[in-house]
Amino acid sequence: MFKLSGVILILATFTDVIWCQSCPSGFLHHDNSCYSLIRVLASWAEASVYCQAIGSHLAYVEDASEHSFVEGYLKREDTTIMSDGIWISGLTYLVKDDWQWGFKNTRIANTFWAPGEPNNDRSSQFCVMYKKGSYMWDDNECQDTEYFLCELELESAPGIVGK
Ligand SMILES: [Ca+2]
Ligand SMILES: [Ca+2]
Repeated sequence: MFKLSGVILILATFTDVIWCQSCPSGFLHHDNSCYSLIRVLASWAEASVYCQAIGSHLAYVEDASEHSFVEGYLKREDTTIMSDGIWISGLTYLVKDDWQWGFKNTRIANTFWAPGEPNNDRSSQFCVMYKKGSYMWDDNECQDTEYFLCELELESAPGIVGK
């Protein structure tokens, strides 16, 4: 009996360590998420598949605090960014100007558009990226190839991390 509780205790401790807020290598930690700038040119759809394949998703930048973190991260990486922008998960489809987080199926509540955006240039811009330089949002053509930002939400154990 003592041995069994010992094992349980060790397991519980180990689980705590797993749940402790740590990110996989190559990801940067902020609040309850991990972020990785993927320096590969990809369409929005290819970027989505890539993020999902590594257990994450294109970033959902949902509030001012998250935006300011992402903006700072991208600005620090500016010299390594060889694309016009960095895809995140936002897109509009079927209904004009109905901006959603792709694959999450929730409407975007807070937006961080660059001045003059979204301009739906040539009536064909349906996907959201951070514009290189200003690091604010720009709607762009989904098939354009850009670097992109994956986000991975950390597991949170009730009572340990708290959400
Ligand atoms: Ca997020
Ligand atoms: Ca635009």
